Amino acid sequence: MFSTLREKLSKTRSALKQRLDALVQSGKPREEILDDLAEALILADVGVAATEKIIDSVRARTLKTDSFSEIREALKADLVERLAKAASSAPPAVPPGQPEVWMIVGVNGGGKTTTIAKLARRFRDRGRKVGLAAADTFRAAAQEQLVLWGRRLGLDVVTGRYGGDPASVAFDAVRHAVGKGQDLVLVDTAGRVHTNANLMQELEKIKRILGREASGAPHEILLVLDAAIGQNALVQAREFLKVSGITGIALTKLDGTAKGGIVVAIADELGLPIRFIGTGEGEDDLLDFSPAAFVDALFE
Ligand SMILES: Nc1nc2c(ncn2[C@@H]2O[C@H](COP(=O)(O)OP(=O)(O)O)[C@@H](O)[C@H]2O)c(=O)[nH]1
Ligand SMILES: [Mg+2]
Repeated sequence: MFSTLREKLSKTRSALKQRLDALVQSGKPREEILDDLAEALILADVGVAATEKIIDSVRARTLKTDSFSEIREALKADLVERLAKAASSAPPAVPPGQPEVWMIVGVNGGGKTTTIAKLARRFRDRGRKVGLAAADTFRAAAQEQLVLWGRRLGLDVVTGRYGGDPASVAFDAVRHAVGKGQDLVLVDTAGRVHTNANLMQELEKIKRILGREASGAPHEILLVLDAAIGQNALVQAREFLKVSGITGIALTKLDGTAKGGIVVAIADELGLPIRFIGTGEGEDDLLDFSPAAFVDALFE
């Protein structure tokens, strides 16, 4: 798994590595090393605010040395601690006899439907009885996409009329789950313009309906963010945080981007656990987020 993550993060890693390798033999004094590190972090989309905090912390940890390798180790330690603050927390307990319900939200194209397929596959393989709700009724193709995944994974998909009320699809899906003894329902949602107030109202309505049908539902509201858009992911996240009760982040498309530092910016700014990372388009390209594994994969 470690080598997979390493491979998947290769773009971000090699961009960082180039800059760090240049520093190894440079014999530069500490302040210059710190300046160069700050630049490397910003180029990897860690963002200015988080980079400043990180560099201050590394400076404080390495007051007495100009050794690049000591500074580099201090940087790694800081990053692991910073990411660990945002690492996965335990999901809430679900009362017995009713389905656990997850709602997946985020901008169109970010990877919601694909992430649902990956989660469904993972939990199905662990013996859970998973149902899918195609509550993105806004785009015709969006429901079809989930139906195709359901067919491939052998899972029921509850759909609705194109342009219909997404909350009623969510309602039907929970009823269906109870009838079929499903213990996990993953609800896909629309994500058209993230500045659209209607979308946020629609998501609140889905939440309300889910809560009425299953106690404590939605038990997880996962915000899907696309790492490949770098700092814009933070802008999107701030919009979606207007929806109350988001419990965690799934960060997709970490493969093929040199902007992997966005993980650090998100962890630092949003104060939400990064629960999963997406590393490809396939149904098994989903990893639990581990701060130490992530930092190792970037720096080793
Ligand atoms: N490379 C890569 N592509 C992804 C990942 N997750 C999703 N995608 C692709 O991103 C595109 C949009 O994904 P989709 O799930 O339809 O996004 P949605 O509009 O939020 O439901 C699709 O082409 C997916 O295959 C990922 O982790 N890595
Ligand atoms: Mg979709």
